[in-house]
Amino acid sequence: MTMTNQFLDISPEVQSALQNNLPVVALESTIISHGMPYPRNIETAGQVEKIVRTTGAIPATIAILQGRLKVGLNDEELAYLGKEKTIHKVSRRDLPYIVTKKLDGATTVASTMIIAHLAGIKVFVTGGIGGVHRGASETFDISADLSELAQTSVAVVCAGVKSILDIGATLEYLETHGVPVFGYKTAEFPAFYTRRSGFGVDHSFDSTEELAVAIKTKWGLGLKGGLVIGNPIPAKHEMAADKIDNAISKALNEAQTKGIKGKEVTPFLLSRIVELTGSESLKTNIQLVLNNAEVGARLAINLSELNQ
Ligand code: PSU
Ligand code: MN
Repeated sequence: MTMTNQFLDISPEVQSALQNNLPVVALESTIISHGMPYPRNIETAGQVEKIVRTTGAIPATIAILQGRLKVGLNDEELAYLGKEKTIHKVSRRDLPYIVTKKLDGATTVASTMIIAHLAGIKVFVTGGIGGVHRGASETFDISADLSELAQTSVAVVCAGVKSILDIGATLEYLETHGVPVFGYKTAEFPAFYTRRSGFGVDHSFDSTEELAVAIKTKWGLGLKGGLVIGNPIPAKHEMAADKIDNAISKALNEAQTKGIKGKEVTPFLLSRIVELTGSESLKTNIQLVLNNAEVGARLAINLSELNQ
């Protein structure tokens, strides 16, 4: 089923997939414009789409171009988002301004969920979600991704959250707001660059078929809102915990010294970590996104089969 909205442009391929109940996977664009350096960002965006396709689903990368909410981008549009320096980072609160002014924007997890939901897409694949920042009791820095998960009905496949964030507080927030946090083949919520965070998930699933049933059940119960599916990075690609922790504490210190605030915090930390680890973290980041793409595509397939 597809929905229409006066601000929404769904590509013909995605539109026809949705009309025919074929599996579609939403993908975000902040990871392209603000989460990874050029040109690996564009390369990765292309690879992710390819994996979704070879697994049997249709990729729908989401962004805002000249104020239009775009669902399903072509290669030129992906390259533009990766290269152009003036792309705005757009979360929930930025949408009205960017659309009104007909600007170009890369969508975060929050705004990608909003647009995916408008289009009728149920599964969304990303790298890591935003969360409660360390020191949030002082700064109040809590990503709008979390309140979006509380209210918008999209299942988000990710490799957990980075320890730039307070992982425990992030999970507490999700619990308070009734967001299920499921592990795919893990009893521990993953920490992005590493498989383990020391924090458990609500429930672990060993198959995407079972996961799909649980997701459908949540919405069948009339419970609105999203779900987080934590899919750990494959062991052979995970980073050494001490190495990444070192880079993260350095980056956090720098952010504080420089007085980085608001929406700049996350992009600043991400790019400093890549610089500080000599791009080992970037390689890891790419591998986990590719891994999520495969799992998310299978999940979308299973969900569409349940809805036959
Ligand atoms: N975490 C990552 N990579 C990313 C992001 C987060 O590992 O690219 C991006 C996502 O788009 C996420 C956004 O939705 O950062 C969160 O930003 P903020 O913390 O300002 O809400
Ligand atoms: Mn923030």
